[in-house]
Amino acid sequence: MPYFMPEHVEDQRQTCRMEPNEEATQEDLNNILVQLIHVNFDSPNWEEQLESIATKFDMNHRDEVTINPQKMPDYQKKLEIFFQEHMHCDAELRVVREGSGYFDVRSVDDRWIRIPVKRGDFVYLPPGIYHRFTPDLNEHIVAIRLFRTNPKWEAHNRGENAEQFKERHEYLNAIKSH
Ligand code: KMT
Ligand code: NI
Repeated sequence: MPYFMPEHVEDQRQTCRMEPNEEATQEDLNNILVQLIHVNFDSPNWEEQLESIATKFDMNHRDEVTINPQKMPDYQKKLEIFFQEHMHCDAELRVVREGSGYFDVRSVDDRWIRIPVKRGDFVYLPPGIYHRFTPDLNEHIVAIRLFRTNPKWEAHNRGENAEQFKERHEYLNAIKSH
């Protein structure tokens, strides 16, 4: 289950809970339009479960990404990029097939909510939301990426050019009226 985390952490790959612990609620996620769904990869119909998610979000393509120090060229550099607070003009949809990690997303009041993900976890991050990703201490994750044709996944970092995109403003309006 997701929980709030401190603004500054020593090692991003650690759990990084508040002291005392502070869970995030379903409402906290609803407020920022983040959706979590579970796919049971051990069920014979996992492919159908995934198909129904793809249909729900109108995503007609998928590929797979493996993030671990052995398989990923420039691993350390990539980790820094994934963990830079950023947004995209398109939604980010990921299903974890193997391993685990953390997606961090900004709450309505601009605090970090940490979403631990492992095999079977699907995450929907809407266009324009500020977020980041890190592997955990196991440093291994394989994720399916769902997208439409030509996804706009270029990362726009907070504090750089992100605020100039209409998708960012549309997102802020969407969560305001929510
Ligand atoms: C991304 O776009 O940030 C990534 O693909 C990394 C997260 S997927 C486990
Ligand atoms: Ni991203």
